[in-house]
Amino acid sequence: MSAAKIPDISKYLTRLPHIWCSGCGNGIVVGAMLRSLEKLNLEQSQVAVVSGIGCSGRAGTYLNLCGFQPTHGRALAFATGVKLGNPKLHVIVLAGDGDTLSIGGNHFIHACRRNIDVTLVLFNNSSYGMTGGQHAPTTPEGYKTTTTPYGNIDGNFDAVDLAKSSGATYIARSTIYHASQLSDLIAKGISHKGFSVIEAMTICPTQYGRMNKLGGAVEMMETLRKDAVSAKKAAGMDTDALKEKLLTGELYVKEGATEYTEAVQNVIAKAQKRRAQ
Ligand SMILES: Cc1ncc(C[n+]2csc(CCOP(=O)(O)OP(=O)(O)O)c2C)c(N)n1
Repeated sequence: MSAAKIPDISKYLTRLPHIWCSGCGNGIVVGAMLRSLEKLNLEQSQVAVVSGIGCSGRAGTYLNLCGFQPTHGRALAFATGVKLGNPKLHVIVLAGDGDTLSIGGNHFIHACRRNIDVTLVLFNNSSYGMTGGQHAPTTPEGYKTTTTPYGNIDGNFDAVDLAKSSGATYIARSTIYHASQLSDLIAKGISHKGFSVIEAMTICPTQYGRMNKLGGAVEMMETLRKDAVSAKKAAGMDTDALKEKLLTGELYVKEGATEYTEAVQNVIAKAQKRRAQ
């Protein structure tokens, strides 16, 4: 039996080497995203990438794709403008949990609410990596970061729940251990008409892992493997067994909801008709 062909993503990569620390999971997320483009047979000219500010936000700067890196927290607002300006483009946002859920939290809930046809790949490393490992809205209670040396006292957001309650219509989660699944989910998110959120659980062994004694990259990936349970498998498990688990796979899909770019086009058509009268 011949091995499955691994898509060649070299044409997308420019300006290497990157700045990520050894053991960082960001490269795996980027690889998964690029393989999703290959799976969908998308030409480079059909895609625009908007990235956040942070270690994960650097991703866009290494790609041979049209890209923009606006100010911290504004990636989704900027992506909304790009999509409205050229609705034919597949607009992909690559941004961290801090960028998306902290300073950009407002833009996140409104992008979900509008159901604009943009795909967000949310890099969740449970912290602010680039600025020194501070706590983020995703840092679990009790965990240590440089700003919570005695343990985090804030509750953490579940990005999936937040996306669902705010109106996103495709929501999925995977991890850097499950790179192939992650790539498939990103491809499905891109194909979905409406706002898609793919939460990519990644690792920061340099800051977050060290402060919480979670081991090196291999141990942290092993923890992701152990913690993950597919949504299908979870359906047959009781609540107690799922307590410390991380649900993965497609977690919410709603088809047929009004998509924002189309809604704007309809308003433009109505206004033009009125003017012509
Ligand atoms: C307006 C503004 N505030 C703060 C910063 C400093 N800053 C840069 S990156 C960052 C946090 C990044 O965290 P996250 O989005 O989770 O990305 P990561 O580095 O973990 O991938 C912060 C606070 C900034 N660049 N601009």
